[in-house]
Amino acid sequence: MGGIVGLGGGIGGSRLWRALAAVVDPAELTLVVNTADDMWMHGLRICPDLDTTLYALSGRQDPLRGWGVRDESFQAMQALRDLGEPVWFHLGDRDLATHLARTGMLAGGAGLTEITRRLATAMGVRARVLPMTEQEVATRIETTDGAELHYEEFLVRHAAQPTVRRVCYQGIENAVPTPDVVRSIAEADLVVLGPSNPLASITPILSLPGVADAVRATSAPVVAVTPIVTGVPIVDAGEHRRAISRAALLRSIGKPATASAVAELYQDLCQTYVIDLADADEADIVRGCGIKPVVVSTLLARDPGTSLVDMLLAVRRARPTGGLRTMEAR
Ligand code: FO1
Repeated sequence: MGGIVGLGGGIGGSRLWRALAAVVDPAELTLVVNTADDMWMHGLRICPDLDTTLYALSGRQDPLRGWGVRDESFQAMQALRDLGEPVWFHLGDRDLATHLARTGMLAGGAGLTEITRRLATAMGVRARVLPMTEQEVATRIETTDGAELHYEEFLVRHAAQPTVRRVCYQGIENAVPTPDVVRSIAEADLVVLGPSNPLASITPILSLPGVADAVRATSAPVVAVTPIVTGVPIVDAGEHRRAISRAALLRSIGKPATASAVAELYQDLCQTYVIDLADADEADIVRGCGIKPVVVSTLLARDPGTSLVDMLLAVRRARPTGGLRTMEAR
């Protein structure tokens, strides 16, 4: 089977998958997407990271926000406010069609993998977009003032401001990865841990039984791309909020918000770790984790990512065909 398998969340990961899909045949791409941001809202099943990935790969993604659909309107949200409904998570009118379609298919008995396949087909997405599990999992944030928030409520309603005591993954103990997820990792010829929130997007996927083992056991090279670039000031308000969230969650496990701190989290999973040119000084720390650092431009919001994509494809090509995996890079 082969192919490139990406593990990731929403906005950061989706920009890399879109850049990859512009170079390789999208049919060679399988994306394992975090579903721990998912939630029920206004009676609809909302899957932010799946939708962000589908919108990015189908050219529907709003380029500035990074989430939701371009050329969007929010009439329904205003009408809901007029009805006295609490509205803090802005579902655009076109975005709502996705949630309505998914909720209807769920009510009809379809599973999330099949529903996502139908949505991808309808949007002309040829890459495989896989929810990490069929079971409901929710990243919950316990704050130091005793609140317990859904991740989206923490990030969006509270702008990632509360101090985080603990991150937990509600339902993860009863969740299993879908067979497609485990099989795609085992049969891949390149696995990429995307530039997504390590604790809110990557950890939920790796916490499903058997996924981390599959990543360690695959004969494919495993490359992780830093989700953090310290050396470049963030100008976009949404990106700034997501950076605050990444830092708050890392702080809750005693880690600084640096590229190399995330490399330490992934050190028994990947052989190569990509950091941005602006953080080249952290290469030695990454090497100290037993991981090979690669320094390229990783800021996909402002450049097409050709050097990053070229580097990933070079790792894929260099893969020893069959045979034992080269261990010296560890
Ligand atoms: N992010 C926001 O900052 N504000 C929003 O109102 C918002 C709405 C929204 C609706 C649908 C969707 O798929 C994503 C949405 N996001 C919004 C982004 C969301 O918080 C992120 O995509 C991730 O879930 C965080 O990684």
